[in-house]
Amino acid sequence: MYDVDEIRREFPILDRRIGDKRLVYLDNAATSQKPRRVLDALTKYYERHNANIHRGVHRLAEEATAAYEESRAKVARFLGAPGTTGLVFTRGTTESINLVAYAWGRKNLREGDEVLLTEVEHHSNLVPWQLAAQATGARLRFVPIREDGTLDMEEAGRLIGPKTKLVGCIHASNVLATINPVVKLARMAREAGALMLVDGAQSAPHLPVDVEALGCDFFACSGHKMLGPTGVGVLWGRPEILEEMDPFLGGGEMIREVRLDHSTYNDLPYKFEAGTMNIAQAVGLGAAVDYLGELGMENVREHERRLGEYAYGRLSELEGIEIYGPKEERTGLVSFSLPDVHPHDLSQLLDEEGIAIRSGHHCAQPLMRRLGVPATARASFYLYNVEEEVDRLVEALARAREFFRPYAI
Ligand code: C6P
Repeated sequence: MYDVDEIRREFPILDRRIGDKRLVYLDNAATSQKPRRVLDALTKYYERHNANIHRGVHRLAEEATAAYEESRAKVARFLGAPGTTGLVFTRGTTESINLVAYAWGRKNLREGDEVLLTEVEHHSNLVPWQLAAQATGARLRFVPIREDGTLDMEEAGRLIGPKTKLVGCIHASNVLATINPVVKLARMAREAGALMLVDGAQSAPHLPVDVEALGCDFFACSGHKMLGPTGVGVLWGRPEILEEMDPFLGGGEMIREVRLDHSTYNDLPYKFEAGTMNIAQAVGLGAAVDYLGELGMENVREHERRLGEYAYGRLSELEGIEIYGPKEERTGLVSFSLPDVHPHDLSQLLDEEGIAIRSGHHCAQPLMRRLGVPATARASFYLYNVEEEVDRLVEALARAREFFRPYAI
């Protein structure tokens, strides 16, 4: 059974007070909080096993290597990857996508080729492709969104063609809460002979993910958004594609043999893990996916779906509020604007009540332009949030609305 009170007890930070108010943490799309078992895994690793991996033959080195590789296997299973060969540890989604844009993009894109993205991409699935396009002469094209924030799939069908070499799309939007039809996009990409990259930063923490079922070629996500530590994330790629790619970073451990004038490279996934990795963080991520697995991602999804629906309904009660994105098929976050209140002022006022939300462009400036706003406020929920926290948010927003009313132009 999904017992949210019991779950909350696992997260020491949820007991924090901000001034005399109990913390209400609603900035989970930026980063999630960490359960005790992840904190314990980090401490245990440093207290008992700390050593560099894949290098030493002493006891600690062997234990650290085993813990790191065990984590890789856990994360691979969590994402439905068929094995660990294609599971590369990175610093997070941003680094994972940069890896693909450099190591695959620079080698395979040519003038006349097209990379198809969407209007809702986070900067980390846009800027790396801009750089790759500048370096290769390839062209970027974009699937537009409809008024409700969903992708215009008819237009996607028109845009995908023989020139398309890669389709890249966020699985779930960090602004609109949309869940994009990535299975369909992956099929369309495959039929056109293109590869499919899924930015899973906002899906892996919240939805059951199976990279095989998605039919994608690359999947990227960040550990810190899914209960894990900062500094670790994942790129899963089809091994046969990763094999053909050039290395991303050069240095220790990614090599097989080094001569003064050239080198040969290590097997997958080590070819893409140059230098000393974030070992403890990867071990912490293993503990995080263990916990998510125990809770069951179907249950996490259902809890957040219900809470998101409740939040959407309660927020809609506020006079003049604009909520972005579709009404149905959402993840558990809500972006909104209140008339006459700048989102930054709003989040500052909420902070005084102990409520943490995010305001800004959410690293999606082209989407903000498409929505016609410079910024939005965003409350993002996770597996430990409860309806009372939504109520506190709504009450605080109503007070903020009254506070700013005299200043309305
Ligand atoms: N979005 C947010 O508050 P990193 O920083 O590499 O862990 O994740 C980047 C990233 C990529 N794709 C999507 C869809 C994302 O939402 C994010 C991170 C945070 O919305 C910080 S801007």
